[in-house]
Formats: sequence, structure tokens, C-alpha cells
Amino acid sequence: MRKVLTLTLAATSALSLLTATPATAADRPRDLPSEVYGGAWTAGHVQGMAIDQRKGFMYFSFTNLLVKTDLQGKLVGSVTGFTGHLGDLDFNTQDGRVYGSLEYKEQESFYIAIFDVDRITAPDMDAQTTDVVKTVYLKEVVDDYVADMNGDGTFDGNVGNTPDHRYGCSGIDGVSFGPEFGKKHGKRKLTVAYGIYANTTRQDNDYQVLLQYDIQQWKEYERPLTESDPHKSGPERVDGKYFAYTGNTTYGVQNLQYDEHTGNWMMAVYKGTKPQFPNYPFFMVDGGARPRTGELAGQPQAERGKLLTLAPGGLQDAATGVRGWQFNGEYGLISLGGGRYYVAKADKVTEDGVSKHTGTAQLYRWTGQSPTPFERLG
Ligand SMILES: [Ca+2]
Ligand SMILES: [Ca+2]
Repeated sequence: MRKVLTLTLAATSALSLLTATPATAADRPRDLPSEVYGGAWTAGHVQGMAIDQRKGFMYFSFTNLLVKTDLQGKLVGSVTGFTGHLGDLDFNTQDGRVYGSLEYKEQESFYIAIFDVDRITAPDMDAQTTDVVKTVYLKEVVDDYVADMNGDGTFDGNVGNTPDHRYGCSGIDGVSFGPEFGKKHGKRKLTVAYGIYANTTRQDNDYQVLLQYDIQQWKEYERPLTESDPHKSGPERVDGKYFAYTGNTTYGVQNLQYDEHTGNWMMAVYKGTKPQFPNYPFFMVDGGARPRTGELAGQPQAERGKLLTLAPGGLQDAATGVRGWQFNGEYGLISLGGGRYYVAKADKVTEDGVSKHTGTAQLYRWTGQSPTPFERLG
């Protein structure tokens, strides 16, 4: 009798578990939660996110702070002490490290920061003394950033209201691993997107500029971060330099993400300000379309470059041919696989009279709808 009762109870609870499961839970990849809270910080706003799905950790960049949490949002550790700008992040599944863009505009130095994330085990680890951060110098970016475009012998520095800075380059922000452009099954490379100053008075700043690097040999370039004495150790040249015509956007690609599900490169931006462009906040590059060499529009001297194709399916502006979507992913965007994504929500809270920035990863799924191709889950 007792045995029968136990069996009945077990069967009943199993059944109730099945029927009580909300419809959206079945849509979630593995056991990823619908939200991961990255905490409240007095640092800058959230700039990018990365995930190690195998080990179950999340990484959030808060401009001058890197935060590591578990998937329940519990703090595991953090890296502090950056005086530069830490932007977008990506996780390299091949070496288990997190890569991020790091800018020192005053020192005219731009780096990829590489975090040995397994060693981030405590709060407030110092970026310069704990050896968890290595950096690789990006000469190509520096050359474009410091370009004296009007040839007056003066480089105008970190200002947007100038003809200087080739292509309007303000540095770098979006980073993502993915295949070589035009080859969906091509070699996996690191793609780095330029920041581009907002400037409505010049015509040579209407492209997103994307650099691709094969990082196989990067170990030899990696150096510790010494802000007082910025090094120049990095690759002499890029493996590919590409241009996507979107119209000028404010600070270029904020978040870049290759998405295997659609085969597209996603680019989330702060909207542009030129009235002749549609100024969408979200663009995608068709990852399978072969780059085509052609004239770069609006350059002071005729110049050819490798042109990328914006993916169809969303909105299209008849006057410029620019294609895009209505979606806000500029604070963080991760493709989780299978058409699932974490998108960062940036917010502010006041704790004990102190204003702090928060960052939360929220789960979305791909719908392919226009004008907004994602919907929130959970
Ligand atoms: Ca100048
Ligand atoms: Ca990214």
C-alpha cells in the first residue's frame, strides 16, 4: 500500500512538472536563464558582454571595469584600474579567454585586451599588476586615427569636429570572432570595428570599417598592460580591411557579433545624425556575400576598398540603398547559438545615495521579422 502511494505521488508530481512548464522555457537554450544581472557599479555604463557557456560565466564591460559573474548573476570577480576605455567583448572558445577593445585616445594607442579569465577569482583585481590582462597593439587603427587628413601639419586629436582621422576613425569598439567575410565556413578570425566620430559635415565617414585578424600567432605580440608606458607590440598589417556603407553613425559599431544562426554579422550602433541617411540603430552584414572591391564613396582622394553587403530582410532606404532594422543592442549583444541571444539592458540605480550603472543580459530569440527581428523570452 505504502509503495503504491509513493509511486502515485511521484507520477503526479512528474506530470505537474510537465504541465506547469511555461511555454517559453522550452525555447531556452540548455539551461540559460532569461536574465543575468551584472551588478551595479560606479564605473561607466555597460559596453559589452561575453559568455563562457561551457563553464557558465558571464563577463560585462563597464567602460573601465570588467565584471565576471556566474549565470545566476553572482559576482565571481572583477578587474579594475583601467584609465582607458574598455568597450565590446567576445569570448574565444578556442583559448578560453575574453577579448575586448581598449582605447587610450590621448596616448594615441589602441589595443585588444586579452583577459585570462580563469584567473579572475576575486573582486578588484588590478589590471596592471595582477597579470590577468595582456594587450596587443593595433597599428592600423592608430595610423587611421592620427591621419592629418587636411594636410595642415596638425593632428587635431580626440575631437570629432575636424576633417582629420581617416574615415572619421575615433578608435575601436565592436569585436567578435567569426569566419572570414564571404566564407561562412572560412577560418575563424577576430574582427574589430572602428569607432567613427559623428560628423555631418564630411562625406568620407559613411562606412563602418571592419578589420579582420588571424590571431594564430598573436602570443608573440601579447604584452602586459602598462598605461604609463604604452607599448606598440602588435601585427604590422591586417589580414583584411572591409567597409560597410551604413551612413555615419555616432561612434561606429558599438557591438559587433557574428551569428551562426543567420550567417550574418550583427552591428548595433548609436544612431547617426546625417539627415540624408535613414539612421537605423541596427545593421547586419551578409556573412556569405563575397566582399567586392570598389570605389569608397566620399573620400578626399579616390580610393578603392573591399565592400561588404548589408543583409536584406529588414528596412531599406530607397535614396541610399542602406538596409537595417529597428533594434537596440548597442550596450551588449551575444549570439548564443540556435537563434538565441543575450542583449544588454543598461540602467541606473541609486544605492546609499550613490548613482550607479547596471547591466543586465536579457534573453531574446530570432524571429526574422521586420522592422524588429528579435523577441524577448522569459
Ligand atoms: Ca589636420
Ligand atoms: Ca561583441
